[in-house]
Amino acid sequence: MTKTALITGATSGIGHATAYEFAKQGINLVLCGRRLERLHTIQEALGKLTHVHILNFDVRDKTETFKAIESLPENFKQIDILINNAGNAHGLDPIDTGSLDDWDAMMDINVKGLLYVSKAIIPQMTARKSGHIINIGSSAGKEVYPKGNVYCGSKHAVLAITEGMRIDLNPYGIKVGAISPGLVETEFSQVRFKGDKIADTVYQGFQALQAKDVAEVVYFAVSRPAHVNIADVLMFCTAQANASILNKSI
Ligand code: NDP
Ligand code: 8X3
Repeated sequence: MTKTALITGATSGIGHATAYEFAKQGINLVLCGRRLERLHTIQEALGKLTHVHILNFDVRDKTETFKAIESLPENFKQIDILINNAGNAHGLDPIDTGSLDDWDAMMDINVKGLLYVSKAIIPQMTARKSGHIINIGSSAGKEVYPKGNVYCGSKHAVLAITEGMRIDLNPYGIKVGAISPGLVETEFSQVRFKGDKIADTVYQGFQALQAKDVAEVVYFAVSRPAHVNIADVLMFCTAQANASILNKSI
């Protein structure tokens, strides 16, 4: 039977690339994000490969999140695969000068948003005793780097929550895992540095992971046989050996 996947943060980067990998395999898609115009464009493109429904909401907003997921039409209501991908870093500052707004954004989106979306979808999975949840973690969830403080904290939380989900949902036969990349060349640094030109230097001088590299691993994880659960993947570009950001001038 054709499966349906809901992907948060599908308007760019890893989420968009994952949507494309899934569409090529004929997986039905529910694509989420705040930028409606992009959602329409992606729906039109991927609609040539599979069935696509879009949901336009901000994962920080509990009410909006539940309303959006409840609004799914009958043919998209059953979510077999949930990819919790929406997230970002905001700022790269020492803890003593970091901004409260940046901290709120990272905890509200990366941690609480992931929980809201999961809470809206898990009941249907437990009722059916099947489902697969992949949370996009980060190497920053395994290791802390200078000035990474709160972003690293949010991603450590994602990995802890992933483990908790896997344990609690195991009796229902629901698979839960995390994919944790290092530096991936997406809009991530544009967001982190708020459009500052320093963002252009982050991926200079080496070949960073591309969104497609991560998307292929996400598809690998969801396409394993029923008895196999990919619990945790840490992946780097060849030039990166640990979670430290390579460009020391940043
Ligand atoms: P992008 O900035 O390219 O994509 C982020 C996505 O998240 C966008 O689609 C954005 O959509 C969505 N998003 C952000 N805030 C919200 C919100 N409040 N509500 C709903 N959607 C939101 O970055 P990446 O693709 O790189 O990031 C995807 C995930 O991968 C994140 O969780 C990130 O932490 C993680 N990651 C990234 C790495 C990297 O180096 N790039 C490495 C390791 C992990 P929209 O703005 O339309 O809402
Ligand atoms: C993103 C990886 O190292 O740019 O999670 O913070 S990093």
